[in-house]
Formats: sequence, C-alpha cells, structure tokens
Amino acid sequence: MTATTDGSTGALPPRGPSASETTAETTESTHRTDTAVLQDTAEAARRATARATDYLLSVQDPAGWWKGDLQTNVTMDAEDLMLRQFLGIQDPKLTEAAARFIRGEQCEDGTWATFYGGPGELSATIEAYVALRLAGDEPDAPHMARASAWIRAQGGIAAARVFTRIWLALFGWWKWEDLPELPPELLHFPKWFPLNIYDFGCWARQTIVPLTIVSAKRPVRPAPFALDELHTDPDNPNPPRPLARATSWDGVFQRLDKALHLYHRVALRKLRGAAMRSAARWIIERQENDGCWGGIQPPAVYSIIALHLLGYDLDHPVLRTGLASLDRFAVWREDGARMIEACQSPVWDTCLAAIALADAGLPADHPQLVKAADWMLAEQLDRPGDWSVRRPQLPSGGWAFEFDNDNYPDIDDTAEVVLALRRVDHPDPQRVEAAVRRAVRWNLGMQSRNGGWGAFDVDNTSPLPDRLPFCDFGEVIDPPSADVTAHVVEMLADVGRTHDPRTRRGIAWLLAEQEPSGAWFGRWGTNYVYGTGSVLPALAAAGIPAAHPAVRRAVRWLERVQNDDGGWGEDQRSYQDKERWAGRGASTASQTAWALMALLAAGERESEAVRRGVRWLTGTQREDGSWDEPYFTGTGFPWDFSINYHLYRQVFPLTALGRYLHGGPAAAAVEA
Ligand code: R03
Repeated sequence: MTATTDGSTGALPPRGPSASETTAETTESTHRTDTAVLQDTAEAARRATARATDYLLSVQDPAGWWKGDLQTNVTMDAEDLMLRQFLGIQDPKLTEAAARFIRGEQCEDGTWATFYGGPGELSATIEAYVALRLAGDEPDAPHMARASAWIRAQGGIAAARVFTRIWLALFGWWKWEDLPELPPELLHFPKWFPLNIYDFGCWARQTIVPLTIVSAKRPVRPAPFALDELHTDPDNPNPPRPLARATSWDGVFQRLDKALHLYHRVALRKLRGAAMRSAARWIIERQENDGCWGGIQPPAVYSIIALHLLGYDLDHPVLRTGLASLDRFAVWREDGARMIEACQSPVWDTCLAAIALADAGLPADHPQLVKAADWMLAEQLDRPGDWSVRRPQLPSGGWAFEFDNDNYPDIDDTAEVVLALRRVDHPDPQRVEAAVRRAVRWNLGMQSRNGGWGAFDVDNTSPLPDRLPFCDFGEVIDPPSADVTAHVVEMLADVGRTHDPRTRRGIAWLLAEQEPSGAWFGRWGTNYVYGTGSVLPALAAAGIPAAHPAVRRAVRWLERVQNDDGGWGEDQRSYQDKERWAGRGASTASQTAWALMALLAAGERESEAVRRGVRWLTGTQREDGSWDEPYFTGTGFPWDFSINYHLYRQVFPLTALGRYLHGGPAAAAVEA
C-alpha cells in the first residue's frame, strides 16, 4: 500500500476508458445505431467473460477450492513479531521477512494506513514502529523518525486503542493500571445476565475470554529498548482524561472500570483462580483441528499468551499446534516479504467462484464445478457451536468462512454455498439436496426476532458491550445486516421458499432498512454499493417487481453515483462521512460488478448505465483475463478494519458479465 495521507496513491490503478474516450464513443454512437453499440458491448462482454472464465479455472486448487489472499493491515504482522518477542521464540528469518513487508507498506508521510489510499492510522503506525524496532531499525533512521514524530503529534501511545496498549503493556511500555479491566469472573455470568460473553459477537467473545486471563495476570516481560520517543510528553505519558458525566452510559462504565481496578487488588484468589481455570477450559474446548481458534488471528494470539501465562509450556500440544497454526496464516511474497492474513476465506471464495463460473455459462456439470461442490459438501458442519447457546434445539448444517472453524459457522457463507451448490449439476443430487435442506433449516433457525439475519449469532444486539471502555475498536456485537439478510432471502427464494413467512419477514426487514438515498448499508462489504448490490438481486429472486418504488429508488441512486469512466467505486471513507463518500470513490472491478448485478436484477440490462459499466469492466480487464484491484472493498469492521479480498476482483466481474450475457438466476426465476 503506497498511499499518502491525502488519499492520493503512489501506484495508480489501471485506468479505465477515460471520460474523453467515453465521450468519443458516445459521439461516435450518435452516428451508429444503438444496436450496433450494444452488439459491440455484448461482443466485448463475451470475450472478457471467456478470458475471465479461463483465468478463474486456472487458479482453482486441485482439491477443489479457491482462496484469494485476505489482505488487511500491518498490525497483523507487527503483533506476530511482538508475540514471538514475548514468548522468546523470535526467528531472524521471519523477523526480516515481516520487517520487509512492514517497511514496504509505509506511506510517504511515515505513517501506516489500514487500507490502500487511506490516511495514516495511529495504532497501526505505533505497532509497525515497534515491530521495526524489534527488527533492529534504529529510532533515528529517517523512516523511523518520520513515524515517531507523527505519532507524537497525534497524542502518542496514550491516544492509541486498547489492543495496541495491551501489546505495549506486555513489555512495560504501558501500565496495566492504565488499561480497562477485563475480570475473568465475566465468564461465570449466566447466559441471561447482561454482559455475559454470549452477548458479545463471536469474534469478540473468543478474544475477550483469553484477555481476561491476561488482564488478571498483568504480565511484563523485559523490553529490549525504551519507547520514550512515542510519548507526546515522556515525563507525563498518560495525562489524566476527564471522566464522562456520571449520568451517561460512558460515565457509568468508566466508574465501573475504576471499581474493577480496585477489585483487582482484593480479588478473592480462589474465585479468580477458578474463573481463570474455567476460561482455560473454555479456550481449549474451542481450539480447532488445525490448532487455530475460530480461524481468525486475535483469539489465536491472545489464547496462546493466556495459556502460556497459566503455565502451559510452548511444547504442550495445545500451544505447539496453536503456534503452528499461525504459520499457516503467512503469505510469502516473491520479494521475500511475509504478510500475515487476519483470517482466510476459502469457503467464501469457493462458493463465489462457483456462482461466477455458472453465471458465466460454464456447463453446470463441468468437472471443476463438481470438484468445487464436492469440496464444499465435505466442509458442511454437523456439530453444535457457540451459536447453539441461543438455539439449543436447532440441528447444525452451516458452513464457516475458513478451512478449519467448526465452532463458528456463519449465515452468510451458508446462504452463498447453497446458492453455489444449486448451480452445479452434481452426479449425486440426493447428497446435494440433503446438504441444502440442512443448511436452509439452520439458516431459517438463525433468523433474529426482527426478521433480519446477523452473521454468526441470533439476536446478538445488546447495546451494553459497545459501552465498555475496553471496546474501542471494531464492532463487538453482531446484529442483523442488509447484506447477510439479502443473501439469505436470495437463498430462500432459490429453494422455492419465497412465500415462507420467515422469507416475507426478511423482505419486510430489508425494505424497512433502505436508506433515504435509495441505497442499503454494507456491513461486510464496502459499502452502500455492496449493500445495494446484495439486496436488489435478492428482491428480484423473491419476485419483487422491478417497478417497485424501493427498486426504482435504488436504481436511481446507482445511476447518480456512477463514475464518469462508467465504473463504480466506494472509498472506506463512506463509513466515516456518508454524505460525502456514499457510493463515491475510484472505480474498482468488484464494486462496478456489484452495481451491475444490482441494475441487471432490476431489469436495467438495456440501460446506458449498464452498458457503460460493462465497458468499464471489459476496458480494464488484463491480458490474462484477470482484473487488478489495489483498493480495499471488503469490510471486517466499518472503517476500523478493512479487507482486500484478492479474489473479489475476479469473481464479481465474471458474475456481472455472465448475468449481462445470459440473464441471472433472478431472470431465470422470472421466466420460470
Ligand atoms: C463477507 C463475509 C462473510 N463473513 C465472514 C467475515 C469474516 C471477516 C474476517 C474476520 O477477521 C477478524 C479479524 C479481527 N481483528 N480484530 C478483531 C477481529 C475479528 C475478526 C477483533 C476486534 C474486536 C474484538 C475482538 C476481535 Br473485541 C483484526 C461474514
């Protein structure tokens, strides 16, 4: 990511047809019949679709899955180095490869951002700086001095998020008493009690449980150097901050935290010891077959630290496999740099790739589609997970996002895998139908009471977790979202449940969630283009007519935000400033595709907007049939944690072009 803080970027992405070229084409088209222009567009789409199909087929793993790199930001790499330093397992080769990656991601102004083209971010810059110090970079080296000056100007370590200050506290670079308390006794709260761990989103739950042990133990290992240069005022590194009003939620929780700090001093050793042993059991019960936790980085690193603090040796099977699993999240690049993925998305990438290839006209019985279906079928989960705390009677049947994650299937992956399986002409249709029935039953059972669907849990909507002083990063609950709800509605329509009352409640929830602008918010993809690109195909599949006012409003919004070059793009900044940035940003392959999928589902195939969008895709496709996409269009947490799913730029353009040429599932549904 070679961005600067003003949003301009070093390496500009490949240029689509310029406005002047488009104008020239439009001018030309006034002299040629529209049909000729449309035929040119269809011909260009056919060529692009054929090349993109060949490209995607060429990158499938022999085992049947697809997986694109899941690129996020350098805190993953920095925390890997800090973890190894804390455990005393530094490896010079890994350190140098990680440092090479981190240095390569530094922006011109000395900062590190959390997405391509994004502004410098304080916690990421602090963590990157510390990691490069661990790799031996000197504080007075120009790239380091630029970074530390910027950090001081932003308020220094005191202004960093809690997670960053926890990592620094492990080495005495920050005081544990200046961090929010996380008492291990939290684990003993009954499931109905406020702030019990099941009130938290699954990722937060898996992270908080180990952190309660770390918070109770308050470990400090020797620091190899000081970090005075990262304090605005080294003599007063943590200037006291005024408490919020006692009558406000924040005021209440800040005072509660002070009380918990006092409790920390007098905690009943027996009670606390029992709580930590319960936490250890809870953690170990949820370790995955490959040694990871939930397939995501935070629970893994904090569980390893927590269990080590409780006396588990590094060669204990739990820690040995846990550490080994971290290596599987490393992507080694040609230049010798090593990038750590926060998570891995093979199930997600495989179902999206299968849908794209089928929509692009690949025969439904193509061996590579059957191979993908077989791989997906083998990944279906058949055991309870944390989700069953709220749904103890519900049989399992979902899919997770990652290779190894049996405890946390997600509703989004489950919906998309069903849509993918139903596009494949499998030699054992009964097997597929049985898997689809289980998945549909699970997703239906996971509907929240307001009619929508969250990603991992039912009714995970408590307002309390977000108020905790600890929770200053990302989302900590998992409420229904428009994109996940839309994917479920599309699945239900596809399996013939359009008139199921639960489907109708999902549709009603979607219609109620539409923004005044006509768009829908995007929770797990960026942003309103993703939300709208998810909802319109779902409404079409569910038989909502293209003339429906909600559909018309969305079409008009998409036409309003289309770029001059014919593409669509939406910057992460739309999560911060929707007035200025909703639907706005440099055109990208995946977001242009999302907009086209929406417009095609709304019956706009012959529109100028669609034609220009298709031309942007055909005009930016590379020789090898792929597209480039340096911009981040995926969302882990709105604004806080952006993701560049490297396969998005391939699968979504192919889906959009395929539906432009052959109509989409919705069109099929209408014809049928
Ligand atoms: C579109 C997708 C389908 N889908 C799955 C989305 C998974 C997205 C990746 C999850 O990776 C995570 C990375 C994380 N970081 N930090 C946290 C975290 C969670 C998931 C985190 C944040 C706050 C707390 C605990 C952990 Br409290 C880097 C729906």
